[in-house]
Amino acid sequence: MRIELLTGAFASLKRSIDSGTETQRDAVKSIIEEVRQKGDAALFAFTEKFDGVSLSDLKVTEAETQAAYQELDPETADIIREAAANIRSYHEKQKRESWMTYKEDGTMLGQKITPLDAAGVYVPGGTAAYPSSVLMNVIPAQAAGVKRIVLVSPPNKEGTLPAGVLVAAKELGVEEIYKAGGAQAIAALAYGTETIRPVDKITGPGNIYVALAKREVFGDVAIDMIAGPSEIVVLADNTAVPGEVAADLLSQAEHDALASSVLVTDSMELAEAVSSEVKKQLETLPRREIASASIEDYGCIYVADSIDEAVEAVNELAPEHLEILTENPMELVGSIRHAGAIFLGRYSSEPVGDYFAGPNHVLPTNGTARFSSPLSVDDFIKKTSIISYSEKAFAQSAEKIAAFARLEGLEAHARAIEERLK
Ligand code: HSO
Ligand code: ZN
Repeated sequence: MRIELLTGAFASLKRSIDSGTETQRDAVKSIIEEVRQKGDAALFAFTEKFDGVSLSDLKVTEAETQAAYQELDPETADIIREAAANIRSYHEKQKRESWMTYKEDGTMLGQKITPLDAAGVYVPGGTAAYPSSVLMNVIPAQAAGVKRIVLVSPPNKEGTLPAGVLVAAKELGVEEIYKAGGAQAIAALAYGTETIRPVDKITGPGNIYVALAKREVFGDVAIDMIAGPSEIVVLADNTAVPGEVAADLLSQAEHDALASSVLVTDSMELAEAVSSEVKKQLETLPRREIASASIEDYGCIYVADSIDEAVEAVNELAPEHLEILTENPMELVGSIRHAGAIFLGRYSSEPVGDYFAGPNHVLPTNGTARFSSPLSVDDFIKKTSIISYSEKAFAQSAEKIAAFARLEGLEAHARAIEERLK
């Protein structure tokens, strides 16, 4: 793994979110149009074309779910249940209450919280079919009070979905699961077909076609974010254990050849030890092809003059995941302004959060942690303002309001107020 002094090539690390080629964008637009016009028939046709399977039904049946339980061993189902309980208890704390304020003159002002009616969760297929992502997308929606949750995912060649995904969904009580993937599934969630009723918000990761489709339907429905490849930054001093740092870097690298794993440290000794550990550990990784491509192209170890300089670099990178492996990690938390999630100390390896601890693993990537937050209950609620003036409060402010209206040249506004003063 490449080692560089922090001063210098740092900016080269920044990447931009892939906005696709023009051909891809055109393809996505025409897929969406086709689904809008032909509904289910278009879904069946695209599934045959892109997933190579001819389906007779879009909806996952109870028999398929039962078969998934047969396939998965009971201990694994228990682990999914325990993870779900941790994730639920964390997200329950994010819930907001509606509120009202009352003034002596009788004014009541407030904010009413309402869950979205329907949320659609996209679950990718292939090697990126993650039961953990089912939990991370569905649980905040449920905690928010969303009544209708729809899951879509591309079927495999046998025309079904991975057992882990089906078991995770069943454990959460998701009733609507459809076998549809790609841009066509996003179009179905946004505009509806005979079988799939439209939703209000679409969340979940996906490939470039899914990302482009989400961008395309945004405005007609809400979306969570356009997520880029996963990233980890480890901030470490010479107290960190090289083998553990290397293992954590590789845990992100194995996601995607485009994933980025970075170590920022003030210790050249650690840098060198981690670099050789990465090389050694790569040899036995089943997904070493992906992981080594990622380390090669987007991995780097930066050696800073001091931990303060390293902290500055972290803030500039605004990573999706930050691990702090220094003598006293807690001490540095206050100075980290930009990161999706912060993992403190050697026992908080990133997979602890990917699967189990409770916080969401859907996090802002690509530097967007500068202005956005992890997926949360807030993504599945909306707010409505409440205004109630008493006669007394109205009388006190009416002239000022009418004057403000005339400042804007809006006479009908002023008269709406004055009509009540007669
Ligand atoms: N690290 C990924 C989430 C994930 N890891 C799912 C394993 N499964 C992005 O935060
Ligand atoms: Zn992960």
